[in-house]
Amino acid sequence: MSFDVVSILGLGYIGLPTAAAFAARRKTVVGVDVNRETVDTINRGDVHIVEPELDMLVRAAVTQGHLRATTEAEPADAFLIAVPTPFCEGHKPDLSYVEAASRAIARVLKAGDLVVLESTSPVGTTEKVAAWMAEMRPDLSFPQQAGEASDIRVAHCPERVLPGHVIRELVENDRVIGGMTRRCSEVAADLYRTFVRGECVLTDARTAEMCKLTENSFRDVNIAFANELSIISDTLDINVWELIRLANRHPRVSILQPGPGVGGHCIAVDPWFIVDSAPEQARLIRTARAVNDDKPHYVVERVERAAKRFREPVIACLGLAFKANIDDLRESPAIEIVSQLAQRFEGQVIAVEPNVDALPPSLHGRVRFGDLSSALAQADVVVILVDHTPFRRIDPVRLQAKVVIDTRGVLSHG
Ligand code: SAJ
Repeated sequence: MSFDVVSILGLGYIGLPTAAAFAARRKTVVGVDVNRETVDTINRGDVHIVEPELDMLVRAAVTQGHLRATTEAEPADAFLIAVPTPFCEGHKPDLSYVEAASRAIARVLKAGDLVVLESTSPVGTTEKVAAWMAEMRPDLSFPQQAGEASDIRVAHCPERVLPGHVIRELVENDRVIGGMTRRCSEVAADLYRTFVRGECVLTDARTAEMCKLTENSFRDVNIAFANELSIISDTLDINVWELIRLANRHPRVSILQPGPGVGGHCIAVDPWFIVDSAPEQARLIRTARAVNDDKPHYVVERVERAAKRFREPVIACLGLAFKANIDDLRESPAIEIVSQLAQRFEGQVIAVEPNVDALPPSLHGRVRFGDLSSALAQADVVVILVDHTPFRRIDPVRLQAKVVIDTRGVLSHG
C-alpha cells in the first residue's frame, strides 16, 4: 500500500509527534485541528506542547514542506484520529470529539482510504467510527457491511508512549493494530511500518481497544496496591519504601511506588472506560480508582495533623507536576493537595516547582510561589509531593528540626 498523503486529526501530544514522525519519513502530512491558534503555531514551525525534540522535528517538517496544518479536513489516503476522549458526568466516556472527527473525515473520504482511531477509547468505539462515517457516505462501502471487500478500511491502533519520551517510544514501541477485518489490520500495519521500528502486532478492533485500557488499568491497580500499602504501613509504623524494596527482592514480586495520588491524562481516566462497560464485573478496577483518588485527601489529613504542633505553621510544598522532572501540572494530585492546604492554612503555604515560571491560575493569589532554598528556610512543615531531581539532592541537614512528609520516598531512596 502506498499512502502518499496522511492526515492526522487532533494535533495534541500524540497527534503532533505522530504527524512529525510521518513527515520525517517524507510523507505529505496534513494536520487538522479545530484550534486556529494551534494550526497557526504549527504552520510557523513552532510547537504548543512541551516534549523533548518535538520542536526540532516539527520545524524541520514544516520548513521542508512535508507538514502543514489546517482547521478543515482535506482528502488524504490515510486518516488518523488522535483527539481527546475525556469522561463527563458520572465517569461516562465522552466520544463527542471522536464523532466530530469521524464526520469531518467522512466528507472527504474516497474508495481505498484507511481510517485509524488512535485515541484511547471504550470497547466498541471503532465500530461506532465506521457507523458514523457509513451514515454520511452511503455511496461507499464499510467493513461492517462489506467485510474484506469494503471500500474503506477502519482500524484501532492505540498510542502507548510515555510523556517525556514520546519521540523515542513512538518509533521503538510495539504497536497493537486491531482492524475491523484482517485486511484492515494489514493495511494499517503497512502504514505504521513507515516509521515504527517495534513490532506491529495484529488483532481485532475490540481487543485492541481493550488492550490499551488494560495497560493503563494494570498500572492503576498496581499503584493502588502500593498506595494502600503506604497507608497500612503508616498505621503500623513501618517504612513503606524499605518494605517495598525488601519485598521486591522476591523474584516474582515487583511492587510499584506509592505517591500522593495518580495524575496525568490517561491512568486516572482509562480504567473508568472499563468500569463503564462492565460495571458489575470491574470491581477491582473500580476500587483501585477509589484508592488512588482518595490518596490526596489522606496526604492533606497527614499534613493537618503534623501542623497542629505549630501555632502559625509555614508549609512548604515541594512539586506541583503530576510526576518527576516534567512541567505538566494538569490533573496533578500535587495541585489538589496544595489547593486544599491553601484553603485550610491561608497565607501559610509556599509552593515550589522548579519546572515552571509561575503558579497555575487555580493557585494564584492563594499560595506563595517560592524557590527551594527560601521555602526550606522558612518552613516548619515540608511536604514532598514530586520526586524532581533537585528535591532528591536536598541536604538532610536542611530538614532537621522540621516535620517532613515525604509522599514519594525521596529521602528513603537517597
Ligand atoms: N505513579 C505512581 N507510582 C508509580 C508510577 C506512577 O504514583 O510507581 C503515578 C505518577 O506519579 C503519575 C501517574 O502515576 O502521577 C501516572 O504516571 P505514569 O508515568 O505511570 O504514566 P503516564 O500517565 O505519564 O503515561 C501512561 C503510560 N502507560 C503505562 O505505562 C501503562 C503510557 O505508556 C501511556 O501511553 C499513557 O499513560 C497514555 O497516554 O495512556
